[in-house]
Amino acid sequence: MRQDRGSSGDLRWSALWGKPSKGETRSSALWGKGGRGFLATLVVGIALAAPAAYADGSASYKAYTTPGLIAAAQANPKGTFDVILMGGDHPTGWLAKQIAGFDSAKAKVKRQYSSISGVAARLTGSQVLTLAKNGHVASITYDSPVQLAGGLSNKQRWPFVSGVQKFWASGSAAATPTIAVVDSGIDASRADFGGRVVAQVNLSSLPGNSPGDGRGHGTFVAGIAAGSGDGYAGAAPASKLVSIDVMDDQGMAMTRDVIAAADWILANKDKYGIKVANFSLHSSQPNSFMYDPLDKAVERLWFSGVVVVAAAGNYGVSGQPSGVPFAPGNDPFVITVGADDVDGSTSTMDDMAAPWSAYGYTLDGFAKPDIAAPGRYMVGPASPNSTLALERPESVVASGYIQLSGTSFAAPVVAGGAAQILAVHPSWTPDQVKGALMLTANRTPAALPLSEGVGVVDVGKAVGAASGPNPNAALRAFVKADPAGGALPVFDAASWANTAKANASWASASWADASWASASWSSASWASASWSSASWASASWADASWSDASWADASWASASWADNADGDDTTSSGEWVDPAELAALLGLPVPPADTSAAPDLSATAPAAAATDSSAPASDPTAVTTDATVAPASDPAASLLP
Ligand SMILES: [Ca+2]
Ligand SMILES: [Ca+2]
Repeated sequence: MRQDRGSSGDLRWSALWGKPSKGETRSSALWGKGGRGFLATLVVGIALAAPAAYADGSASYKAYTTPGLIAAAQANPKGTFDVILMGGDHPTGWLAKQIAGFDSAKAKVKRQYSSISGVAARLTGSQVLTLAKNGHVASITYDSPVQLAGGLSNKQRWPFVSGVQKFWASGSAAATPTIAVVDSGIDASRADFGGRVVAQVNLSSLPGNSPGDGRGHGTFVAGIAAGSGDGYAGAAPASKLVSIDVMDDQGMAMTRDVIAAADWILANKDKYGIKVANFSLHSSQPNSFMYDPLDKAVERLWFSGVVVVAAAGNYGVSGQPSGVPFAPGNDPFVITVGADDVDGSTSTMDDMAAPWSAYGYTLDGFAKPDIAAPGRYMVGPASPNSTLALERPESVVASGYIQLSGTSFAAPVVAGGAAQILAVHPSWTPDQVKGALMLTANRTPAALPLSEGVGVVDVGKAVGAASGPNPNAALRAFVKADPAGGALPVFDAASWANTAKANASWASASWADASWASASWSSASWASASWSSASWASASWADASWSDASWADASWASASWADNADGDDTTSSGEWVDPAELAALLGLPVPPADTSAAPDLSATAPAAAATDSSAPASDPTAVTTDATVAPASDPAASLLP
């Protein structure tokens, strides 16, 4: 079981990116995201027409070049390089003339600009070197895809793994419904939200709750779900947001307030167009969904047409099954999300669940999570004054952006993905949305059974699904008119329990739909594993009562409350696609690889890579305390990092 990232931490510092100085992220080296200093250097260099940087340290190269370009051109003089060149002290047109003069069929001007003295061109390596030495060329930089279509971009791996980026530029983006974020609040003033936070409600009954988001957690969650910050687009960057603040500045919340949040959403969903609700939190009392009030509350949302997305929790230890006994992630109707580690690639074939991502059976025998989404080494918005950012200065990767890990940040990938699905399929029920996400999930053969549910979400495929088979079909038989006369149906728990007790295969009805057979994962295996009568029997029927005493707090008091996500490498700068990977994903020409500077890495080990092998993260038994975790004896909800 891999507990850490191994050598992938080294790979990120390729020569192509340059060797970042401390505090500089890999992304900044080439893309400029979070690296205004780099861009400023470039601009100044051009403005003075007197290059200030020599990529290889040789004064013979006069032009500013993308870090690593000179070395790549030297190593591959006959190779093909797509670059953008800017002229210095010669008139517009001079550059094109130089390139036209090359005695080589490979040299080709692709674009000549009028607003600047510059061209886009395809050159050989030796031609790049010639022009870099010329003295009248200000800069030569890779013609890299620096901005995704639609003005929204995010070059982290997670938007590609989850498939959400496909929709950022489409007309459907504007139709994504409002997402309610039940969390610590949202800093609505940030550019990440572009005035799209249409309501902010404070339902915290604890003292010490600042307006906005004193903690910072909800802002990050909202950024992953629906941010539109430059270079930090979220899953549904056009969605409106409703902030329901239930957490104080230390990340504490009471279950009563979280239930009140569900009440508020139910009462206001039509007013604000809320069709998705994200709960990156869980209660601190193990319970059966038959009796838990928070489960009942989220079921009401589900039955009213609101897709409820819940984080599985971060109390897993060493990748072993933890069970998922806490509301609302233990509710079989809702979408419970585990944290996937993308492990340095956008393919899910090598993915595993993060070792702290909770999974296993609920007390009622349901396998959770249903699905996984990227949730490790995520980078998103964090207000500098939030307690989360102040506690982790080493995790800040750029001004106002921080790197965090947790199922809390996997859930909003799915919440935003659900919004994308509903933009195209507005009539779909929550069951259908869940079904489409599960049907089209990408399998993760390297992951332990059940640890990522059926696999990692692929929103692109889910949107394209003709319809989602119903993963809650068997449960639906027990959803009945409210005997109390309420407008919404209710789940008849007693009837379900009787049926399940008599017939262990009752759940198979959910997986009878022939559509499941087309899934990339094994629907037969999931059908038999998705509900365990043995787990249920041992948990529930061993004791006739569901009193708290049945579920001794002691068993959850220490280790399981440890916030193991907190033990992850806090100095990782995130999971960013490299240029070749991005070009391949976008169907663009692949920039040449460069390995010539590899030996330098050992001499200048970057801080993040060095920490990977020695950080507490490598000790899966490390138990860290965190103010965001509720004491087990309190009937409180715990905010997941
Ligand atoms: Ca708050
Ligand atoms: Ca991967």
